[in-house]
Amino acid sequence: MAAAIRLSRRNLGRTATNPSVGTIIVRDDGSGPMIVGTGVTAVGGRPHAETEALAEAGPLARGATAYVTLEPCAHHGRTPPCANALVSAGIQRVVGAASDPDPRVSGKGYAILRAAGVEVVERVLAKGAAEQMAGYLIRSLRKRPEVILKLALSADGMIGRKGAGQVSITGDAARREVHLIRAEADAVLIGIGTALEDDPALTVRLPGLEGRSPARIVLDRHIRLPETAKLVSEADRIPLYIAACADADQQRRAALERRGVRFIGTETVDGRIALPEMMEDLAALGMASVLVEGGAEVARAFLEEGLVDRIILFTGPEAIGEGGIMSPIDADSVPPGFRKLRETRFGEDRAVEWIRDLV
Ligand code: AOF
Ligand code: ZN
Repeated sequence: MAAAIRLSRRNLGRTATNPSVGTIIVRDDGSGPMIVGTGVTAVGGRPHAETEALAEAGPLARGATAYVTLEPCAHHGRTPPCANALVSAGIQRVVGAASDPDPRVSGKGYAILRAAGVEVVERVLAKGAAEQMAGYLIRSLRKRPEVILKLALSADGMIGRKGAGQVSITGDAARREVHLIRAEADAVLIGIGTALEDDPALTVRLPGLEGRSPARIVLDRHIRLPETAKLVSEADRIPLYIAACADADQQRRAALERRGVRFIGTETVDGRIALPEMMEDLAALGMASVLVEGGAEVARAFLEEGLVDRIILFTGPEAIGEGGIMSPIDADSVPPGFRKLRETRFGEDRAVEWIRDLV
């Protein structure tokens, strides 16, 4: 199952609104277990992982065990339910990890299997699978995308320097890791302050992962993003959404729309964008995970609203000192309810990740 969970990561960020599921089919003819088929939910969400793995296994699926990171589906989509496909292929035993909250599936997938005489084992490494498909689960259960908050901190806890534009805090290996995290998200979100200060592109620029850039979202109540911004220059290729108020300048809006920029209407509360409502709108657009990349004010707002599900803090070796912008959070102030998931080194930098368990 651990291998199936790792496999499921392959298409994270490319299967919305479906989760990226992994399936491994194993048979044992007496000389030890042998993998005869593997599958991941395809880009775009179909075919499902089981279909792919069964196709690879062919007749070798008969009598084999299928490891699935999510309960096999029980509904008719473009193809018959995966639960039925597993039965027809002669799978003898199904080992499942996460349960599926989708009402069309929940409990029914396993029931189809059991009714056909297939042995079913549930909730094996369920927590690990849920971590991997947190976006799908949170969108299904809470009607909003998963929020991953990522910040890069200097040795003295700063995230940048006022008026200095993009300050590099971490090195190249950490930068590549951030691009990988972007590739696995459905959208990257920043505030207009960061957009104006840094002029970032927020794309994935990793060899082999070009074309995996998620949508970009800018919180920009009064539409201050200039048409010359890097974000706008690629809006025809990679979706760019601006969350703006209804009373923002309509001419600026029209000009940006002509460049391919899309708008999300938002309400404000005390002069700030109403985040919970906006998150519902993003879920309705099909987004299951949003990576919040800056700046301090935006990060603080998401934390205060209790909207953060995962926190990733990168720390570089150097101090920023005078004129630094204090991070709204550090390793010692992670809110209660979060559990430390992992700690990784990237050259001289360190990344620590915390997650809030769903159940
Ligand atoms: C599986 N295997 O690999 C995935 C599943 O829109 P559809 O018809 O593709 O169905 C989407 C639902 O299928 C989704 O809500 C979830 O319940 C399930 N996803 N199921 O058996 C898979 N990705
Ligand atoms: Zn299915």
